This record gives sequence, structure tokens and C-alpha cells, in this order.
Amino acid sequence: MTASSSRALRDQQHPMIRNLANQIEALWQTHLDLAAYSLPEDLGLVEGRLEGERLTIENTCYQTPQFRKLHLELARVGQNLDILHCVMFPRPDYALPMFGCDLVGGRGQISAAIVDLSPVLGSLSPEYERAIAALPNPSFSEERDLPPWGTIFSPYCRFIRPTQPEEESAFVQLITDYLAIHCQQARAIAPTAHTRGAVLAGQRHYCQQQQQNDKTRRVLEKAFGQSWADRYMTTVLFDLPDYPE
Ligand code: BLA
Repeated sequence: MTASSSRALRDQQHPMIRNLANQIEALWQTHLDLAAYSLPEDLGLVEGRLEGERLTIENTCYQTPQFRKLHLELARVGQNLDILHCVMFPRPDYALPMFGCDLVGGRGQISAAIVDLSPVLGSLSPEYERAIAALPNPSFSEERDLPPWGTIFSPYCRFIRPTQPEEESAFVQLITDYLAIHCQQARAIAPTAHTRGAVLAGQRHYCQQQQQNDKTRRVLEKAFGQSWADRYMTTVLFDLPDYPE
């Protein structure tokens, strides 16, 4: 495994992934007050091998006043599998939902595109509900079913397989609409210690469910082995802060 600060990966990835990565970063820069975030032991750029193919992971992280960690990950396995993963972890004094999205594709076709604003306190606030309800509600020809661990997702979660470039663009638009709402809400609410324990418990449950995604785990295990995959899933992808209960 090697580490460096190269950011060449996205230029080789599926255009939907490249476009979304650029738009997520642009929205973060526009709406949030970004500061540096250090990953454990420099997991910024990671390389391994999966069934003889090279697996490259490129991580970009920030923190802001409202968010403990903004995480954008791009990964590529050989020529066959392109991945974008993004999760925003609010600080426990901010009663905000979890923004998450994942694009998974290969050989020119995205097979999974998912986005959600997932509540950690039971349900989304009326402000979120209103803002999401005001968005256009595009339809897609192939809706996918959520896996059993997907009980964490809100009623507004969208999970599709895009079938044409128009659907890819419409889904990128939907993701950026959700993200823009989230950034606006994050700036509008005041921090409070009252819900800190409940927010942390909700975030812990979210991470525990996401850690049950066997499809993610399998890709990482085959390239890096079981213990590395477990450490990566629990410390980089879905980690929890060390706050007292
Ligand atoms: C699915 N995630 C997948 C799949 C793979 C990965 C290979 C199967 C694709 C398919 O069914 O078409 C792999 N995803 C990865 C890897 C990483 C990754 C290796 O992010 C990171 C290195 N996953 C998330 C987030 C969400 C998410 C934030 O990381 C949602 C907010 C969802 N991914 C998600 C879901 C599936 C998936 C729901 C489908 C799982 C299933 O059908 O069983």
C-alpha cells in the first residue's frame, strides 16, 4: 500500500462519478466553512490488489463548524469497478441528519445510485420535510429495493439503476439538491447540548447498519484482507467519535 497526494483518479472514472465528485466539492466550498481533517495514518490515497487488479482509493476529508467529518471517497478496481462514496457526519451538538450517497458502476454502466438524508432522531425535521417536498420528484425507469440493513434510510431515500445519460444527470441533480438543502439547514440551526446523547446514539446506529453492507466489505476484503477491511469500514467509512456517553 502506498500513500501520496495524487488526485488523478477521478479523471479516469465514469463521467457520472466525476461530475458528482466535482459538484459535491463545489457545493461544500460554496456553502460551508471548510478546514483540514486528518485521516488515520494517512489513508488519503490507498492502493491494493483485488483478483489481480489494482484497487485505488482516493479520500478527501474536511471538517466545518457543523460537521465533524465530510468524507468524499473515490475508488477504482482495475478497469471494472468505479465507486463514489460520500457521507457527512454532523458534530453531536448539531441535530442534523446524515447525508449519504453512493455510486457504484463498471464497464461504462452505473449499477447502483443511492442518496438519502437519514434521520438520527427518528424522523426528519419539518424544515427538511418542507425543503425536500418542494423539490421536483423525478421518476426513473429502474428503482432498486433496499437491502435489509437499509432501515436507517428516510422515506426520501432514492435508490436506482440509471438506464440512460439523462437519468444519470437527473440523479446527480437530485443528489446536489439534497446536498444543498443539507448545507442550508446546517447553517441555519444553532448547536445544542440537549440532544447530544441521542444524536450520538443515532449516528452509532447508522454506522452499525452501514457496516453490515456485505457488498462493500467483500470488495475491501478481497483487496486488502479481512482485518484491514474491518478497520477501514469502522475507522474511515463509518467511524464514530470518541465522545463520552
Ligand atoms: C451497493 N456498494 C454496493 C455495491 C458495491 C459497493 C460493490 C454493489 C453494487 C450493486 O449492487 O449494484 C461497494 N461502496 C462500495 C465500496 C465502497 C462504497 C467498496 O462506498 C467504499 C470503498 N453505501 C455507502 C453509503 C450508502 C451506501 C454512504 O457507502 C448510502 C447512503 C449504500 N451501497 C449502498 C446500498 C447498496 C450499495 C444500499 C446496495 C446493497 C445491496 O443491494 O445489498
